[in-house]
Amino acid sequence: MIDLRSDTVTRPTGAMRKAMAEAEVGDDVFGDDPTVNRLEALCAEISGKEAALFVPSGTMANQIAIRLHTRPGDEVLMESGAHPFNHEAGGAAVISGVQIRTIFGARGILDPAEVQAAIRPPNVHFAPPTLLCVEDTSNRGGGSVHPADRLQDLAELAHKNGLSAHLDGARAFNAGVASGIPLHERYRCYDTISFCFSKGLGAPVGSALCGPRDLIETGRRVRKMLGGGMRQAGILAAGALHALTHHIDRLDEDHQLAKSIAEGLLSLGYCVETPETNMVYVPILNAPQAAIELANSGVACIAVAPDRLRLVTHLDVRRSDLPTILTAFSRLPR
Ligand code: TLP
Repeated sequence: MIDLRSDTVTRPTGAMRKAMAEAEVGDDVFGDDPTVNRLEALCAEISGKEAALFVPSGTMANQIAIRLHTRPGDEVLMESGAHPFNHEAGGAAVISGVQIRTIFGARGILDPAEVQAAIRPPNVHFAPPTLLCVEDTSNRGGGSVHPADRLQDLAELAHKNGLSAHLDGARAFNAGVASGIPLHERYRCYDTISFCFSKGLGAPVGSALCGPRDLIETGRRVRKMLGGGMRQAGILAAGALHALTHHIDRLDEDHQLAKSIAEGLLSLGYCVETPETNMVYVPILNAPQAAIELANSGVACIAVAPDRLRLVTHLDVRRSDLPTILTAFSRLPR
């Protein structure tokens, strides 16, 4: 099966497994795990922030960030396709007691004027807006990459209005490679940034939340509260370190393959946009049925809407899989 459901499906390579097996470990809840400490220091450096926290998932990174930047009763602004609004099981309401206000952005990219219009002024009737979340790349926006000046404008707008700015960078390295701009520059204006090792980078588990030292230290307590304090987590951190060392530059291969898939689908008559990173969204009638038929032809993907499929390229998909993928689509009834 060629598995295009997500870039989360990758399995650790032999070299990554070896690095994990050989990791030096300690009890990370005591702060004793040298491999986790090394990973957190590297993440802080990569993000250009003072400190970083290793967490089990992108969801936990976002939820800790929301908790750190808000108080119960606050309002959090984000694009309507954003992950915490759509795919985090209502966690922001449960963990932080906040309400989420969504704003539509073309291709998942917010327009500062629309954000400004959505920021409620101080008024006894209103939930005070205290946080803006931005997602780069935007998953439901098609893996779109924010222009660097847009990232900056959005964060500055948040700050000007007294809001904090959090960047959900589950696929920040895809954005970094596609734009050629390193993360510490792209996300300089953001108070916190999260990124995932378990997506395109190909590690089995883990994400990082990066930001100011005092905030990240408080985040360490929130992580514990959520049950995310891990013990000999160096085994997992070693996978992440291996990914950061060996799997960033190769993301361009995933982006090129996604482009080739899109071009192939275009030539079959599908109306697809050219992907900027590793996701191809395919408008199609009866997407759930199409996904079943594609799976019967050896290609797994997800129907993200009744009329839309998502194909995601990653470390475990090869260019030599392209003909099988296109043949599977050519067999679908049109
Ligand atoms: N996204 C997953 C699903 O949950 C939809 C996927 O297959 O794309 N932020 C963004 C932008 C994400 O796309 C995801 C995962 C997360 C956060 C959460 O990461 P995990 O799965 O590690 O909790």
